[in-house]
Amino acid sequence: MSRITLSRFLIEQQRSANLLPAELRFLIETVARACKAISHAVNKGALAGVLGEAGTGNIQGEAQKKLDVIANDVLLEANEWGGSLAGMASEEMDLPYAIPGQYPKGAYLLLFDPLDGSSNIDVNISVGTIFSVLRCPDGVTEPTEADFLQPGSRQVAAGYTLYGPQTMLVLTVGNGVNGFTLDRETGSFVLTHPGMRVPAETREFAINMSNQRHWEAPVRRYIGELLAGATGPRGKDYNMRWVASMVAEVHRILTRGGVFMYPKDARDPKKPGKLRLLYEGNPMAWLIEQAGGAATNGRERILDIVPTELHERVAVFLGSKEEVETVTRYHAE
Ligand code: AHM
Ligand code: MG
Repeated sequence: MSRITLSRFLIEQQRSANLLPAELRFLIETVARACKAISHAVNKGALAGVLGEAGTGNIQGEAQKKLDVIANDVLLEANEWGGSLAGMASEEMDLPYAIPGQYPKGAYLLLFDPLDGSSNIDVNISVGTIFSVLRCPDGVTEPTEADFLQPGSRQVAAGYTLYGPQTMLVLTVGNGVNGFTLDRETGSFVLTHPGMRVPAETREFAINMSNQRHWEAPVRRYIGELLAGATGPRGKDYNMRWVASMVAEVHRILTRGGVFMYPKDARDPKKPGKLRLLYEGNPMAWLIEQAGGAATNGRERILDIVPTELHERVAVFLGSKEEVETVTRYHAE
């Protein structure tokens, strides 16, 4: 059987589903190419001297790793010249990145977390790149922060690249979720996981239990029920996983089901959660919904939230539908 590469898959989507204008196809291919370069740097690790701290901080007050900075630069450089973007925004940059004046501007906005889970880099555990594509508002050629503040339901493409035992790119353009594995010999992403679906039934959850004392009551109640196991109200035993890399957790859920939570907590009462809405919550929520799961902030669908800031935080409950609906219902009661 002939292999379906990402390029062929995107061209076939463009022809059949009419979901993919050529400019958007080019943009996705460019992001994929950048992710190959990031994968290469991540794989080389200490051999290339890329581990450890960069000695700088980002806008969120987090210490940047060398690979955070490298991945951000790779994505900016790969995407600035192609003519499909009006602007970019990143977890690692305070303000939106303007496309340099010598390049043509396009119809889209690209948002990304260049290297999510970067506390895992130095210990050789999976990390990933998360990205989201929005349309730039009509007539805008110099987008400002306000132009990026669109609800996730307006995304036109979203995905992640997981740098794990295999490098995999998982993508949606609103027509289901498809997974591609990087073949290092040919340099191509090959369709290996067509039509990914979140299994409805699960016995697995992911949450950072060390924050338990800071959670709100509905989260305590829900997790308490899961921990009670077969003799508790849920009538079954649950297993727990916590990689501390959202990309790896979402990938596990897209593969074998489960529920992932990063709730609001009392450590910083002003923040609605730890994860960022525009380039973590939204793309992951759309992928999970496109795969038949659900994603809320405990109160409403993540994709319906109208953002007010570029680096806005969001509480996240995503995965198998029944579990997400249960914990969301507990927030309403
Ligand atoms: P980052 O974008 O700074 O890497 O932070 C996001 C990561 C997620 O990948 C992961 O789910 C979470 O932070 C882990 O947090 P914790 O340190 O509480 O385990
Ligand atoms: Mg992140």
